[in-house]
Order: sequence, then C-alpha cells, then structure tokens
Amino acid sequence: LDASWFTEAFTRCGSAFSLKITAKLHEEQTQYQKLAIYDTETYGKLMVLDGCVMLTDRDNFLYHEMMSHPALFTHARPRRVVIIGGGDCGTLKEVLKHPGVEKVTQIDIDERVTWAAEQWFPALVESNQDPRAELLFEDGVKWVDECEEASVDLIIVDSTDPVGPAEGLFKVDFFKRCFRILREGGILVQQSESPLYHTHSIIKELHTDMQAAGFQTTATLPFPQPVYPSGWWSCTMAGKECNVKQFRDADASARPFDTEYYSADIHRGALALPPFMQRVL
Ligand code: AG3
Repeated sequence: LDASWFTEAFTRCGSAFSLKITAKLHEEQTQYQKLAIYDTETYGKLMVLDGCVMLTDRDNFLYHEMMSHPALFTHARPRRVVIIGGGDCGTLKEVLKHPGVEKVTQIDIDERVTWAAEQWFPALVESNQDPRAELLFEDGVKWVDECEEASVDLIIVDSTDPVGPAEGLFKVDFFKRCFRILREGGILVQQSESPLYHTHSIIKELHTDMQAAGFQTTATLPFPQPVYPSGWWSCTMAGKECNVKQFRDADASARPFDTEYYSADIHRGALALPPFMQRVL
C-alpha cells in the first residue's frame, strides 16, 4: 500500500482496513489524543483518533442510528438523555430527532473532536443549536458521579475502544455509577465492538458486568459498520426495571422522522442473535 491509503491495523485481531485518501485535511495532538481528518475517494471525510477510524461521511449513519433509536424506542418515555463521549455529535443528532426528548447532555472530554466535526462534518452538527442540546467538555465519569440520583432516562456511551482512555467506561464500577443516576425504566447503551472478534471477551464481560451493576436485562444488537474492525459492530443495552428485548414496535414503525438504516424490522432483526452469540450471551 502506498501513502495514498489510510490503514487502520487492528493489531489485536491480525487484520486491517484501508481507505483511499485524496487529502490530509488536518492533524493535531490534542490534550487527550491524536486527531486526524482525511478526504477519501469514496467514503467522504474520515475522522481518526489515535489511529482508529471514528467515522466517515458515507457509513456513520449505521452506527449512530443503532446507538440511539433502538434504546429510544425501548424506553417507555425517554425525556432526559445523556451521551458520554460522542464529541462528533452524530449520536446527538439522532437523539434530537425524537420529539419526546426534552434535554440531551453530551459530555466529551475532548472539545477538539467537536471543533473538527464543526469544520468537516457539518451534517452531524446541524442540530446542535437545538435548545434541548447541551454540550459539555469534561470527564464523563466525573459528571455521572456528580449527577443527581434517578434523574436520567437514557445514557448512551459513544466511546472509543476499551483500550487506553476509554477503558474505564467498560467497567462494572462505571456501570454502577450509571445505574445510580438512571430512573426506573432507564437504559444504558454502550458501543460494544465487533461480534466476530469480541463476543467471547468484551461483549460477554459487558453482560456480566452490567448485570453485576444491578441491571436486570441486557441485549447486544449487531449491525454492519464497514469501516470498523471486521466490518460488523454492535451496541449493548442494559435495562433498569426495563426489558431491553422488547421495544415499542408501533411507535418505531410510525416514527415521525427519517432514518437511513433503522426501522422496526431492522430492530427486530438485530434482536435475533446468531447461534454462536446466543451460546455465549
Ligand atoms: N466510536 C468509536 C467506535 C470504536 C471504533 N473502533 C475502531 N475503529 N477500532 C465512534 C464515534 C462515532 N460517534
């Protein structure tokens, strides 16, 4: 491969993914991580943090829709939403599509990620002026600790991989802190890596740790994501007095906004796990 290809090597998994790039638009070492923006030949703009692909114009809808809509259509009446990480604002944009949501607070430790989204991903930040949206730049774990008990309906953890800075966001101790601030019927969603690579490790541990933190039900929903390791990704939901394997089917079918990937049928399909995952989870 020559210099006109960006490659993310998943050294832990012995594989790699490449995109043909036409320009490097930005590169900086922020206070927390190395941030790079590229233009690609066929995937639009590309954002990379510490060598890991975060998103491209072309396929981020898959991840952002699946990180938000399944949980929002599972909760009986989600009004107060918190996003930990998610500085590119792609998840925020999807959450704000729900008219019943009254307030969404996004807490990303690195404000340069949001700055970069404002520069190069205008479609993701277009609803940031919504009066229901609050953007904070601080440590999400600390914010959760200082948050009032039983005051949140949905927590979405849109983090990087569980190695390095985001490691603490995948631990039982953090899930306990999230459980405390959730109201009855509340849901925690965590991006949960590749079903192919991580079902027996990260995903399985997530279920164990979420249950140990007090959540009664857990579910992993796989979905395609071409630019992430293995091309197949997942989110894992945990419910506090809420069955995360059941969703408001009629409301999801009649949703008052457009989506590119999410539908009630896709949601149902994502809840049906292949046997190799069923055996483990
Ligand atoms: N969150 C990152 C998911 C992990 C990707 N991992 C990787 N490329 N090795 C994405 C942020 C989008 N809001």
